[in-house]
Amino acid sequence: MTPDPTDTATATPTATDTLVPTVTATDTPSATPTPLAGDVNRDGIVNQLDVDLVIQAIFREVEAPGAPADVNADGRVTSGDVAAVVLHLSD
Ligand SMILES: [Ca+2]
Ligand SMILES: [Ca+2]
Repeated sequence: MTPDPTDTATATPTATDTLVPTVTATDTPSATPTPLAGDVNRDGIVNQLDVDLVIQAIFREVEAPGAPADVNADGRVTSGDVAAVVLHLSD
């Protein structure tokens, strides 16, 4: 009788590779960037276009208080707002 070579290798691989990816994406872009003073059309620059928009708003008389054309925030769109835009002209 030859001894039966029972391979009793009971090596239980205990791979405890618990790599928990902790990716904390804190990419919170500010949804409401602070508007540029005098930038009536909100394109990032204060130029002649903004002046024109205020002048148009004066003659249309449709701008409500707090409207973009009310640059000096006095509740009305007047020549004072044109002056306010000119004050903030980029160039
Ligand atoms: Ca503008
Ligand atoms: Ca105003």
